[in-house]
Amino acid sequence: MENIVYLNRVSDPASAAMLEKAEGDCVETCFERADAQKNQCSFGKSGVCCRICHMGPCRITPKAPKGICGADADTIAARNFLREVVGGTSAHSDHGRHLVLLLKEAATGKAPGYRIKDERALRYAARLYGVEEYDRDADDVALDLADLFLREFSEQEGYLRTLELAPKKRMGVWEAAGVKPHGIDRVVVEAMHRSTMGVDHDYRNLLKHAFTTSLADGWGGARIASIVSDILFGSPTPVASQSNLGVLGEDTVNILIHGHEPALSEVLTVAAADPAVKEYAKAAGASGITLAGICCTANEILMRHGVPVAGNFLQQELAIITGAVEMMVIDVQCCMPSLPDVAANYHTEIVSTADIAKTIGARHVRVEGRDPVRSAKELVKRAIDNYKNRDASKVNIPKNKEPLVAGFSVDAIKYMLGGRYRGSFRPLNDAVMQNRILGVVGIVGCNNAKMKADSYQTILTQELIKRNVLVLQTGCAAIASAKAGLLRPEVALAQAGRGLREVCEAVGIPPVLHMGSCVDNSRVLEAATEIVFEGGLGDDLASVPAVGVAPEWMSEKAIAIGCYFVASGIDVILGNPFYVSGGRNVYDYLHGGAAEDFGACFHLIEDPMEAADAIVAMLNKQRDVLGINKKAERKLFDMADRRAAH
Ligand code: SF4
Ligand code: MSK
Repeated sequence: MENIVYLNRVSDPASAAMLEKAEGDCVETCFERADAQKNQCSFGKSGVCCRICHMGPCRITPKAPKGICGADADTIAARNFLREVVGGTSAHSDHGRHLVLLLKEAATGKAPGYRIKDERALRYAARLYGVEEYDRDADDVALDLADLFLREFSEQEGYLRTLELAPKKRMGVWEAAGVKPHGIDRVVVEAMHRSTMGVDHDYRNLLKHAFTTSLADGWGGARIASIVSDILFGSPTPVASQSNLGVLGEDTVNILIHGHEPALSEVLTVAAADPAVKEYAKAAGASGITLAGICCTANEILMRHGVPVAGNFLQQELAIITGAVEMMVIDVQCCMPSLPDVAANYHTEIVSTADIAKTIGARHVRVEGRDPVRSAKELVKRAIDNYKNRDASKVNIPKNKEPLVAGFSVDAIKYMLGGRYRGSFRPLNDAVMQNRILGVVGIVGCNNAKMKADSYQTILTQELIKRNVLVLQTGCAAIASAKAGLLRPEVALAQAGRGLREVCEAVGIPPVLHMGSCVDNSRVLEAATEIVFEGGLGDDLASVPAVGVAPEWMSEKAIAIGCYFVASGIDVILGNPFYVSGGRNVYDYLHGGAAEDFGACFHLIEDPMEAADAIVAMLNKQRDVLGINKKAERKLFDMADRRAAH
């Protein structure tokens, strides 16, 4: 029977079934808590509550249009917005910093268990940054690169080197707008200083720094995180797997990895595949071990190892409610503090692993030191020991699971389009120029308990491929598509418009490309940059027919991502609003004025079909400017085209 009531809150039947089970088991979830929070504070939602100093909190109303210090609605909204961008930038960048430190340790032999897995990616990155690599030992190159990356955090006077990976014209835009970031740490500290009581009061100056800070994320910390992940763990290549709660095994030990940083999930993947550990599971009466992911850790190990995805953000509690999870291992970001409370109703053990991210009720274990694989094996064995505590009467694993193909790093796309020896975006650019593909859209971000989970992103994805738009996805949006079957190439191809389908079939890529975790949104910028460098679609990111969408976003990280897309010249559609509406000038700048500085701005569109129409109009406008909006040639790809494409 369909769980009609629950299907108002979530899109997939597996989640609906678990919501029903939660009710039966008397387990509270984020959906109930969202109801309990229903009348959320209107001052908070419009961004005009200030508690930056202890004369406040001050709230702006028609009768009290200024805070005690005299700050008006625009100052307060802009300060709050800047601090949200700081939160998002810090999350991605600290993630990146941990990986750089790990790269340095791996290069100097101080991190046994980790090594440089992708020397090609290392040498490519070294050349990008001007680090001598020819005829040098990989560890020496890695050490120099790691030191260079650490300077990206600490640089006080110069600007970020990573900015230089952008097209020249875009760098000129940043120069003119005065938003080129110094080192990441400096930019973040300065943002906190400027937004404290009695410092920066001009909303325009504050917003300018919000964009500067976001660039330190997308063209700094996040980009570095993706580069170093590829070096340490391998550049993703297309891989088949499965998604949704049905990936959990009825008679296997189920271990979920949840969070963001790939260092931990990599060693757990190795530990769970160890023959002795597998034997240990059999001796405990299980048929094996199922390792699966939640949120962006899921995306990291899916992209590199094909490890199945149990679910996205709003499914983290629902996965435990199956009653079949022996252990959930969490690291950083997007892990709800409610997890131990939910787990207390079952036998699931929650294990936190990052010293910067502890949760009351979780067991804290550090998987590092001299032998991380050994401690990961101990953790897996602990989960196996917990298998006997599974209560069969509480188990209900939904059957739903969808096959998928993921793993589309920029390198992989290039290879698929042009082959390893002359990998190139040429066939894609040509298809856009010939109007077989209208343009490219990045659909990114989370899901949000205030919206019907995954609905907006799924409707929009289907609508866009139908209208010949190539869709790039990351994060929980990509998992939503996986659950909806849209990462099955044959399913997506059947729904794609004719032009898009012909191109995808000819070059062998699906119409919806899963590019990684939320930190990997920098890969979307990298792809757009490759399109510019390939030629024929203008000389700046702003001229490429491309749009970004954050349909169901909830995290500060999404705000930082949105800002670095806009600062990069790519319009961004938001499916739910920023908390800035109380500062009219702030709202107007973000949703209009920014276009004068960057050639792009935000657009709030809360309906997916309206968003699809708006996106098509935006892409057509960009196509008009490029002079490529001729009618599509109705020529089918023949064998000569296929050969030319490869
Ligand atoms: Fe109120 Fe100004 Fe203090 Fe904010 S900084 S709490 S507006 S007095
Ligand atoms: S996990 S930031 S809910 S995408 Fe990256 Fe998903 Fe958003 Fe977290």
